[in-house]
Amino acid sequence: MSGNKTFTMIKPDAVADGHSGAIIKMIEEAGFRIVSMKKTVLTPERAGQFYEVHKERPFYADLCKYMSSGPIVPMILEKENAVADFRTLIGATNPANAEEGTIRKLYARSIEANAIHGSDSDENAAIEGNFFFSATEQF
Ligand code: RTP
Ligand code: MG
Repeated sequence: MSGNKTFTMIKPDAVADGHSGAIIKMIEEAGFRIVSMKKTVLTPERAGQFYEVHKERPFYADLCKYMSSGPIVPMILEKENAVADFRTLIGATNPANAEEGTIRKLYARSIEANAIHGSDSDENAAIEGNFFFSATEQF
């Protein structure tokens, strides 16, 4: 994976609330091409690995528990300026601070159960995409 790609997951709250389809529609209408997609569940251990960078943060244990509480929909997405444009589309971490019309403003429950993830750099997008998808699942 390289170049104009980002990685996202629809988080357990938004999947459970039945918003997967609406969120995927927003993503495609914003000009992102779906490179890879599946529905899966993280064990607490794998959630811990994914969020390793946050392991010293006070919310880490709760986050790992929440992210393994139900199915998620991970995706690799492609578009020019993918990482930054996708973070604009999803809005601020805390939905209370998210812009109107963003995915988190529309669908998040709380600062933790905030509907969707978006990679924060090209480097992390590649690492995170490869965490979920093998080379033959990226096209
Ligand atoms: P993400 O990585 O999921 O796209 O979110 P982000 O960059 O906007 O936020 P980040 O700081 O990377 O935090 C990762 C996720 O941890 C949960 N969180 N909980 N309880 C809290 O204060 C708190 N702060 C963050 C959220 O699920 C956040 O998306
Ligand atoms: Mg982050």
